[in-house]
Amino acid sequence: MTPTHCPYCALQCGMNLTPAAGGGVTVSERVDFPVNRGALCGKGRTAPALLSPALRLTEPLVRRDGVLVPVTWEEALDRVAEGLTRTRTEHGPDACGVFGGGGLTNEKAYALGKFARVVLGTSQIDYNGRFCMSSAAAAGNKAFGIDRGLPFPMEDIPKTGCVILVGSNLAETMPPALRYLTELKENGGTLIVIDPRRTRTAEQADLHLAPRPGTDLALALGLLHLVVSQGRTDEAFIEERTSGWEETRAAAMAHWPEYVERITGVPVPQLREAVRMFCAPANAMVLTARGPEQQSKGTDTVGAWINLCLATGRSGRPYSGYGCLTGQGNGQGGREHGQKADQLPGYRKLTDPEARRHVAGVWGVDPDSLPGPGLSAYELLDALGSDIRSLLLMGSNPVVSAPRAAHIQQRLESLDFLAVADVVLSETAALADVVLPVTQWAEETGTTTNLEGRVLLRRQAVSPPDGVRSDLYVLHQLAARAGVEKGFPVEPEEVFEELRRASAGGIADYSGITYRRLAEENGVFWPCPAQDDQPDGNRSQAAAHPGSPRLFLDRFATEDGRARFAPVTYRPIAEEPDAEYPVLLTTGRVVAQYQSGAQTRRVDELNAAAPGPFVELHPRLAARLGAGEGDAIAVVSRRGRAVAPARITTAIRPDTVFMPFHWPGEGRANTLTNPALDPTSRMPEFKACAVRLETVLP
Ligand SMILES: Nc1nc2c(c(=O)[nH]1)N[C@H]1C(S)=C(S)[C@@H](COP(=O)(O)OP(=O)(O)OC[C@H]3O[C@@H](n4cnc5c(=O)[nH]c(N)nc54)[C@H](O)[C@@H]3O)O[C@H]1N2
Ligand SMILES: Nc1nc2c(c(=O)[nH]1)N[C@H]1C(S)=C(S)[C@@H](COP(=O)(O)OP(=O)(O)OC[C@H]3O[C@@H](n4cnc5c(=O)[nH]c(N)nc54)[C@H](O)[C@@H]3O)O[C@H]1N2
Ligand code: SF4
Ligand SMILES: [Mo]
Repeated sequence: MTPTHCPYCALQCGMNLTPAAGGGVTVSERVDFPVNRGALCGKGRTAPALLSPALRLTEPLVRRDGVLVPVTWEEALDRVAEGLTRTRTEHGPDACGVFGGGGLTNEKAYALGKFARVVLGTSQIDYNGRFCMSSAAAAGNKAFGIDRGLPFPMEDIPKTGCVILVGSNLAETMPPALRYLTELKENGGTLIVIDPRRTRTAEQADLHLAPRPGTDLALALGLLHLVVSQGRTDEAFIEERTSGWEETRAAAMAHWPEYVERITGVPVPQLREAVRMFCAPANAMVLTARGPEQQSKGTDTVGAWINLCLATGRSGRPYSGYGCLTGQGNGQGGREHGQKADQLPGYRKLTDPEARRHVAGVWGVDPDSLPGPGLSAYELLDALGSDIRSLLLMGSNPVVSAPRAAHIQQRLESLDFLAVADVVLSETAALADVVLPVTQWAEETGTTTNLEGRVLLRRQAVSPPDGVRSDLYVLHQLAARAGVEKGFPVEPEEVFEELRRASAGGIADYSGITYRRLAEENGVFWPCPAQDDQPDGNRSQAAAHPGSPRLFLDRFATEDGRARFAPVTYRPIAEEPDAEYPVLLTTGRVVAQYQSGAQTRRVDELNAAAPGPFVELHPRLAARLGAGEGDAIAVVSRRGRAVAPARITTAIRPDTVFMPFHWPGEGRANTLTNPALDPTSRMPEFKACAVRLETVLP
């Protein structure tokens, strides 16, 4: 039996795997891991299904006369090396693009970033995390000088007095975590949920506010206005621990409750009740997820929620603070070690000369040879076929998950060369010139960093099928074909040892963490610098750094140790409804499918629970349209048209429809979404765009 972690979301639930008789593994409860204490959702429980050779790729494929045919690994890798080299020779290194994913282990993310910069010499690398928590990351960096999703362990949540959960449908997106909210209420704490839909999570709330999508910034400013006018600020905390209050206070005072009600649709008495609940107990938390973050003003919006915590002194002390619920399995670690356009390992900045010197030293290259920052994810995908001629993609399925997906699909089709490494033949892999079948989760060892900033060891439990190789092997082989024989080891632990050195002294310092420590402890929270006298970070030796479960208790990670207020003001979404497109579309998830669905749409049990796309709408909107339950509805935006059956419910605002984004084809939600980007984080506006609805004749 091997203790390990789930392949899917950022909760990284612990589970035990036992090799099964006919191949694959069986999953059993692992109660010693504190985050989920044995509980798993249906996705985690059924994850072994995908180990079956029947459901996944088992041999490399190369496109010949338009069709993908099986070839040897040698031939497939030669083709990838040729494709990338040709582009580099004909168009220069920046014409080669690399796209990664927040599901990749730390080792893979690190190796991919190094491969782009050292082997390809390209600046054009980014990843799907840009579509995920990048707005919260940007706001966290601005306010606190560090971006770690949660600055405290999940176990602190039930110990606070009030939680405002903004745009998170935890009950469906991290089901075992619902327990923390239940315990909060059992302990006498209160829960406020902010979501345009009365979700399964909102049903748990003491107070549910249902704002118009895209208006969270006004809502947060309105609450701050009330905090100030009711004299509920914590002046001592503001004075001792923060900077920039006066400007922020002035900005908030311009957002009157009645003005905020008009923008958000949330009645003033509910705003007052929220402030009362948040300020009554001594401690409180604000947790955000994709609802307020996936907006073209996501960074300012998260900044406004952080302002509320700072102004009331609910930050930088135990059982209080702001946190972001990161999404993907390694959403946290995947954004720390260099697959992001502007970043070097250890959360270092690519534009910082000292950071370049340090990392170039570890890599054994000249700092001047490292390229500068490249394009963000959507901009990179949008440049395919023009400035970027070849793409190596690992760990994402943008044909389904990118905004304005029909356009992005065309961009992918217009490339000179596309190589995709994946476990399954995703919709994006199906467009590739070369498909490389890689190992997954239970078939390989690696580390992930969960939503708490806890670094975990995900252990191998079974051997992969013949014909499948690891992502690290792919990068090793491609580097060798480009004449780089060293520096791309295939063994994950060797990569991790180098990552430790590369991250040493950086913001996300992993240098005191070893595989041995991770095996002995239930994960280690970063930052965890190596102690000088204990460079191997061996926990059994007394001087080892214990890791950092709780941040900011003494000081924030800014230069002066103070948290910075964000002087933000409200602005509308990029595409407001009008006469032609009068309805708002928002998008998100259902419990039984994961992301683009590339993995979970192959699992029978999950398909039975969530067989296909749908359009959730209010009975009043349905009546106006003349649509009944299950009728096909066309949702039309300026980007395109999608069709899916109606699901009629009073749980959604009458001015808004909701579609999950897990499916390709006719019901693909991202055919409709607006790629308007946040100016700081470059996050697309997945959570709000204007559409019109039409009935479809059967
Ligand atoms: N089952 C399942 N679980 C998952 C995933 C999955 O695909 N499937 N993906 C994982 C990943 S990568 C992520 S990022 C997380 C995401 O986890 P969540 O953020 O919980 O997921 P979403 O459904 O995208 O969005 C949450 C809620 O935001 C609401 N919302 C929409 N617009 C707005 C708005 O303008 N303001 C506010 N306040 N709320 C709004 C939606 O109605 C929705 O209920 O889930 C992780 N877990
Ligand atoms: N409309 C709308 N669109 C959204 C969102 C939304 O809320 N609304 N949410 C956005 C968010 S938060 C996210 S995170 C993105 C996610 O969207 P995607 O980036 O498409 O995420 P996945 O579907 O998880 O794709 C991961 C792919 O990598 C493969 N894979 C898994 N593990 C490995 C591995 O170890 N190596 C390799 N090489 N491949 C692997 C999987 O089989 C799958 O094909 O979608 C974004 N798109
Ligand atoms: S909640 Fe997330 S980590 Fe836990 S079993 Fe489900 S998908 Fe896996
Ligand atoms: Mo995500």
